[in-house]
Amino acid sequence: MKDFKRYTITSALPYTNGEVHIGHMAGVYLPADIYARYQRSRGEDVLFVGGSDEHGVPITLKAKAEGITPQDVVDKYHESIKKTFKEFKISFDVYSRTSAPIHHETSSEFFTHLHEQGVFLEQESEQYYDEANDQFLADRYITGTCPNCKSEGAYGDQCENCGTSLSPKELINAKSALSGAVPIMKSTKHWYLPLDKMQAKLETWIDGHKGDWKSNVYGQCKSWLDSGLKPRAVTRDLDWGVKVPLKEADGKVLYVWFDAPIGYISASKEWAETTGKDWKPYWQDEDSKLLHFIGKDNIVFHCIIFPAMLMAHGDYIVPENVPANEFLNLEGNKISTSKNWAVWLPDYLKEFEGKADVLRYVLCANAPEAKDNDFTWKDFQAKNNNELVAVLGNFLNRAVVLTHKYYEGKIPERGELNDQDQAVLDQLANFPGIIGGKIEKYKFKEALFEVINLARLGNKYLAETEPWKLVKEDAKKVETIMNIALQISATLAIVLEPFLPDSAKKMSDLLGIGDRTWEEAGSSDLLAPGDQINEAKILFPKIEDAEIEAQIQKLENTKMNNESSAAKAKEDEEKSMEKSAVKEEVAFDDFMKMDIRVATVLECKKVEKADKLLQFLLDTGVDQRTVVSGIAKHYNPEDLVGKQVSVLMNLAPRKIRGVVSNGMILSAENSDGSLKLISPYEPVDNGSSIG
Ligand code: B3M
Ligand code: ZN
Repeated sequence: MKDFKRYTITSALPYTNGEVHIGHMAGVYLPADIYARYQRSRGEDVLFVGGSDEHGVPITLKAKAEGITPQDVVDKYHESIKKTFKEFKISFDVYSRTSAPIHHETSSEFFTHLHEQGVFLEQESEQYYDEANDQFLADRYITGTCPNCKSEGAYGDQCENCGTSLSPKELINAKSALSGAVPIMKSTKHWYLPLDKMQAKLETWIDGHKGDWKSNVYGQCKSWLDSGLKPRAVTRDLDWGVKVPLKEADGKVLYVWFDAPIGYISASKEWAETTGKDWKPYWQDEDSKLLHFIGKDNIVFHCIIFPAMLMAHGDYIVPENVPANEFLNLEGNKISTSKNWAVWLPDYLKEFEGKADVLRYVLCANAPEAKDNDFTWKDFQAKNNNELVAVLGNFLNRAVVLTHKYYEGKIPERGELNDQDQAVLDQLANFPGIIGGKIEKYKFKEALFEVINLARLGNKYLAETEPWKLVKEDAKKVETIMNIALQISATLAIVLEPFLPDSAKKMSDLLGIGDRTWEEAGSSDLLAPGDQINEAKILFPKIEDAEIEAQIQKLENTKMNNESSAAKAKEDEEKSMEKSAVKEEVAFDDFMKMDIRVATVLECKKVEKADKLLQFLLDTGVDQRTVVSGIAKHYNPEDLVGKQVSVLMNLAPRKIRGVVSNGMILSAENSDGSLKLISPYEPVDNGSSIG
């Protein structure tokens, strides 16, 4: 295996148009953080990079919807996301943002370098243009009917209803999302990365990673390569993003997926500036191990497009691995921002104060490493109560409490060892290597399982040796047992650190072992006889049913809201269909059969026990008659007396709730379902006929 001198670890830059949720944490930030912490604990040189992705059309759409600027949107979420990561102890060496000047500079220099080397293909093409707004329309700015499922409101890049990816030209009745106008086609020039020309080089490189990349990652790359790479436009006609640094490219910006990964480099530069270090070796020396932690939807960008950019540039190394994860579902359903089907991390921290580690634990134990996985609140509770409390917390607590009980908190001497003691110490010595080996292979779930197994070993050892019984008969032996239990606790504090940093810190403070390296873990002499430890503290409190029920209820409410808004949307759609469809043709003579006249309301009152009905007495010019009308929800009876209305006079009389109605008062149904009476524009004589 190649020996690397330093580690450059990146984690996908979250889009800054919303908060982060458990899916992001489980898929990207937690594994990246565990890996970074582990390598630091091994004494490796690590640069762990994060930052906000602040460009892209969804951000501009959000700004437009809220009537604020894109910068306002990203400022708000950047700060909040950064704070959330801090509270979850994601140990970034730098957390930057793509709206930062250093990023604009870095990405435009990158573009210029490629341009000067003649890498790009320049091409004119026809694109949708909104004349009302005087601008080309990004795919997301075009909406229309989906050619596949026929639902309205599909975007130019995707139909969110059926999930089909689209190109704007496929939309039926395409409209500009900005002005609502029908866009025209206009020619525009863009710069393309000729991926087709780079296919062979990419293929050789990716083939070389068949054995060490995760099969989901390798498989996706293979399928892209097999279908043949095509040139990709790296510029867009937009005004939010990094300006294309060419005179002839006024009004154009770099495509968000061109600038965002360069954001890793810009962030590294920012880190170098603030720490006085050199960023270049981390990105340009062959003995640096570059790793991208991402979710599966970002694979093509990190395994094909960004490496192609790095290769084309010439000064950079390419990633050694891209350990992408699958998706985490929530209670059996796909996490969805628009449906609010998520556990938002800031909400979690408010509702489970001081329990960042518990979520880290559950998300790692459940990580969607090889397939999509499900997060459920019941499982969250079970993992806390049965593993953190009952295994880890319980073992540590017993070791510490007994040490205080028997030795006033001082580490006892280890005497002669029997076979059982020796076997336990041998196993202890092996654990750090087993755990580390799994982390090196990005098998974080299995690694964490082994950490808990070490605590299980400790519990089993105490249960079998029963020092609390033995203490009266063989005090010397109990000293040995307790010494061993405490050495296990000390190693636990070290190997737990990458996974649960807060709890590991509490453990090492409790045991007074300070900061120890991974190398030292597994040793049977981390604690010296006579060393003083602190009083036991509860590390992991139990989570009660009521807390879990509250979370489940919250999701139930979300589900109900979604269902009722879906039902309402369907109803609205049906209504608008009804309205837009014109009824069957009728003959003029048929129309003339209807006797419609103007009448004045003499009296008006509610019909008893019928909350929709009003009973009118009308002066129709020819008679006074009673008419019942279903508009009680829309008018107060007293407001209508003296008003003129239109009446269909020759409708056959009908008995409605015991009242005989002689005719029908006409009204129009508004799009929101409200009814409006039809009255003459100016007063006319009662009995005037309408037609
Ligand atoms: N912001 C996409 C995402 O969150 C994107 C990642 C950029 S990494 C350079 O899915
Ligand atoms: Zn569709």
